[in-house]
Amino acid sequence: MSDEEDIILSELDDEELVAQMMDDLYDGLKDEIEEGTNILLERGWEPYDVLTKALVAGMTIVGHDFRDGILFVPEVLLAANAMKAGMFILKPLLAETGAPKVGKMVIGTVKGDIHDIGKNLVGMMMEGAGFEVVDLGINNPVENYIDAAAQEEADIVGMSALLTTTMPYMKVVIDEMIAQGIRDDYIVLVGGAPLNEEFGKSIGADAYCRDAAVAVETAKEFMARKHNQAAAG
Ligand code: B1M
Repeated sequence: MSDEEDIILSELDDEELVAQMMDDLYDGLKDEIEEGTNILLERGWEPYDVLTKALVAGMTIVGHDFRDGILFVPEVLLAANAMKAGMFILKPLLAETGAPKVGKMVIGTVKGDIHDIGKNLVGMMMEGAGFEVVDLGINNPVENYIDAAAQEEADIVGMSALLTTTMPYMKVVIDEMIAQGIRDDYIVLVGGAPLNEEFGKSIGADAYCRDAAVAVETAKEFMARKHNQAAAG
């Protein structure tokens, strides 16, 4: 029997448990991540803290080793799968605020890009903050954003990209919105690890959002402005 099999998660203190969950995420152990998530919640942890301090922090380590060639796609997929299992438990809790709907967002990962964890997290946090969220999934061509935004009468178009090779596609979407004369009908928010503020400005987005919490704050700010303008006009 290996040492790992001897570990009983519920017997660890919070700090040890979080460290163990990071190891388990690294090893793609879905059941253990589910168990650890539930234990932290039972101990009174806020869902957002479980998400950021255990799951997102664990995925950051995975990302470093993926970058450095220590982990490869199959292992990272397992880690992603384990992370999603934890997020699945947290989703209803993060969305449970009962706040009145403050706006509607369509969000998707851009064409050529299949990373969806960050985008899903943004969607969850936005729902938790009272936004209605329409998730377009991954690998979205420009027409998906434009059609969905019109059909859903969205306030916000959100785009996610995790690759330096796919982030320029965000400009393709915004340029097409400009060409169709609909750019100013929507608040355009962009995010993803390789982006920054300067990039957001350079492509004509309304704002770059560093993480899901910033996305929520930014969306709220822009919605408040939109309502004020409507009231004034
Ligand atoms: Co990929 N991958 N990956 N990958 N992957 C990265 C992004 C990479 C940085 C890893 C590395 O080298 N360190 C690197 C990109 C390098 C670059 O372009 N500069 C990379 C690469 C190279 C690749 C492949 C090309 C590998 C290959 O095949 N050789 C390939 C590409 C496939 C494709 O898309 N066409 C690939 C594949 C994969 C997997 C399929 C194995 C898997 C994805 C599984 C999935 O998503 N379902 C995967 C993963 C998991 C990662 C890392 C390890 C983790 C990404 C993640 O989920 N982070 C990643 C390394 C890293 O980013 N550290 C990496 C956790 C998530 C919560 O954070 O997504 O940043 P993040 O989202 C944050 C913010 O960015 C922001 O809020 C989120 C929450 O706080 N945000 C938004 C994100 N979207 C937003 C949208 C908004 C607002 C905020 O709209 C308003």
